[in-house]
Amino acid sequence: MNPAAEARHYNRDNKGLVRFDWTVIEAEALYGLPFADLIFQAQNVHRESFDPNRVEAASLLSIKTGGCPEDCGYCSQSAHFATDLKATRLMDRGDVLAAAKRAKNAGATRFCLAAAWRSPKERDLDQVCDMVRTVKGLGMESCVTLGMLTASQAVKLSEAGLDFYNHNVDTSPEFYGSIIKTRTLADRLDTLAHVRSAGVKICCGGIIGMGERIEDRLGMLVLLANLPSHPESVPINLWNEVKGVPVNETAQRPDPIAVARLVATARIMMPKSVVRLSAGRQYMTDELQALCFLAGANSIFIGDTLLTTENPKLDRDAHLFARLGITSELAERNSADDRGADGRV
Ligand code: SAM
Ligand code: DTB
Ligand code: SF4
Repeated sequence: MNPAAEARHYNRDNKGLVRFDWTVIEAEALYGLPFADLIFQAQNVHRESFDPNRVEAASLLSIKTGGCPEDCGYCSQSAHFATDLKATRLMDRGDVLAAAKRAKNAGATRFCLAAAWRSPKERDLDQVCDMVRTVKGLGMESCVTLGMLTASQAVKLSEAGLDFYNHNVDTSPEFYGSIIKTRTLADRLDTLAHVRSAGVKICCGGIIGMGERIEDRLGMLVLLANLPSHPESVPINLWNEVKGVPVNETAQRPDPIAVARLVATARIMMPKSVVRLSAGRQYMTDELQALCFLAGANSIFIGDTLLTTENPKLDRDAHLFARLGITSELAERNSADDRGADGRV
């Protein structure tokens, strides 16, 4: 069978199969299916492993902002570019606890701590381990993203009870070198291997809208889907505009239908992973987000800011969830307030 015909029949013939041998040609064949066929297939795959009406809400906190020695060409926090961002010191545990409580009250079930480091120093890592224990103490899932880790650092985080480590491949192997020079893709894969060996779940995805080709977006999905195990969480970020970084020279906001196609392709290729609509949701209409949920996205970041950039307002997200009948702590918290006097959403 040719790849296009195979793509059309993939779900019918391979129900529930998790594969690690994807090719870009196969990914292109799925991505290029007639839209209705692609979304139908993605929705079928989605329903095999997930409640289609549930979307996870996660919250982010930048515990150490700016002054980063890496040169990721999209990032406001790199010390290589003049982005007007003020660098901060590592936050203290009390402030992290207060922020985690606020996030929990807002409806987040996962709390993700991010630091702008190439890799953590041992003293800093001990403090982050304390923060992980604090987040776990609130009954939330914990995630941290601290740059590159050694094997022993990953074990330390695991022993502190860490649930997820976020470390993105960011883009395809071919496009990677145009965006980042100070850290190789191989370095990133080493960190992911240490995290996996330590028994911590992986959150790994990337960014679109930096000027990459569709083949690069699909190459990124192939890279993720052919890792030794699929990342449990796959964040798909639309590049959030930042003044002063090199990506401004190449950036192109993706076509909304292309975003939905990519989410559906990710869903089919990594059928048991949680796919998160991450940065860039403020550029999406409610209708596009609804289409992405239909295509298999089942997580978002909530809260007015991500790390240094904007995110949709909590009320807008709660209202969207309520209109779509999505169950989440976020919808439960706010749905009553979003109804009119007649009780209609
Ligand atoms: N410094 C750590 C690292 O890079 O390993 C963790 C934090 S970093 C901000 C986490 C991820 O956020 C990056 O790998 C990238 O995929 C994403 N990201 C950063 N800046 C972004 C932007 N302006 N728009 C969209 N995604 C972005
Ligand atoms: C991920 O893939 N997206 C999040 C999280 N992992 C750490 C970060 C998005 C950052 C967006 C840019 C900013 O706010 O600085
Ligand atoms: Fe530093 Fe992370 Fe930003 Fe890269 S993405 S410059 S590593 S904070």
